[in-house]
Amino acid sequence: MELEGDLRRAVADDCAEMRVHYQPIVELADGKVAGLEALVRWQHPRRGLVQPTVFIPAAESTGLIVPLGRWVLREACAQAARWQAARHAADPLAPPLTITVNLSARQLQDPSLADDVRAALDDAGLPPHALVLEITESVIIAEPSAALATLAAVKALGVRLAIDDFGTGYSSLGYLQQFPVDVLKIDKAFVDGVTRGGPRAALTRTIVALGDSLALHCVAEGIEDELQRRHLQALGCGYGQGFLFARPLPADEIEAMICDGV
Ligand code: G
Ligand code: G
Ligand code: MN
Ligand code: NA
Repeated sequence: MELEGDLRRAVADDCAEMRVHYQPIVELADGKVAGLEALVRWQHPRRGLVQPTVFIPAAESTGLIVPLGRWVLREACAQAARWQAARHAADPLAPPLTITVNLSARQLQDPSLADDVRAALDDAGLPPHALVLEITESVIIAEPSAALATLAAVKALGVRLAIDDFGTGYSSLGYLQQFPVDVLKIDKAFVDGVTRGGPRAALTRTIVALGDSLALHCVAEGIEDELQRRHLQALGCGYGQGFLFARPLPADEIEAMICDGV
């Protein structure tokens, strides 16, 4: 496949064509930026800016996601450390920023993941608690024992873990007591349903209550309008992410929001 060959070349070229965009995660109460999710893009010489839904599957099936994911991690940690310094200079009392990076199943099977994470943090000068690694429920379910061992090693560094697309992946909640999870990211499907009443809204309310009772942070994904924001805040969801606040943007367009809010 042509895309696959191009991807192999791009990763071998130190990911020089890759870009990281960032989407703010805000406090629903006041719109202040609490953190950012790193989302990779590919500035392809002929195709233009290629979205991850196009090339992440090929990166996963070829194993290229391991070096690509390592590059995203290093890039995002370095950027977060620079933003953290800028924010602290502007307001020494501002809460620390978090940076969230997505992990694929293949990366959890890589025995050097914890070492890579430690090196990325050390080289960036970023404290471990500022990093959140995001995995989907399906990643845990696919390979529970390997995932558990790797995640325990990463957690031992002081890094936090988030479950992405929460509510869509798996029906048993048992893994929440087995896995050292810190953050639930509520899938956009539940956010879309929250203003419509009925069963979907009841489920959203229950997910927020579950997060609350397990002392997990809740981030509602894909918030697109003010009514959704208000409903989620009323339910007690602390954080949100979505086009209402900002789209994923290049780093230089994020700078001002870090210090002033969206
Ligand atoms: O950026 P966008 O909103 O189009 O992201 C589409 C999908 O690509 C999301 O599901 C996201 O989790 C995934 N994705 C984006 N960046 C990365 C990355 O660096 N690593 C992995 N594994 N997935 C990513
Ligand atoms: O990792 P995850 O699958 O959660 O990736 C986030 C994806 O959701 C990215 O593709 C991002 O562009 C997308 N996204 C973020 N906010 C919104 C939103 O408000 N509406 C929609 N439709 N998509 C969003
Ligand atoms: Mn994600
Ligand atoms: Na998601």
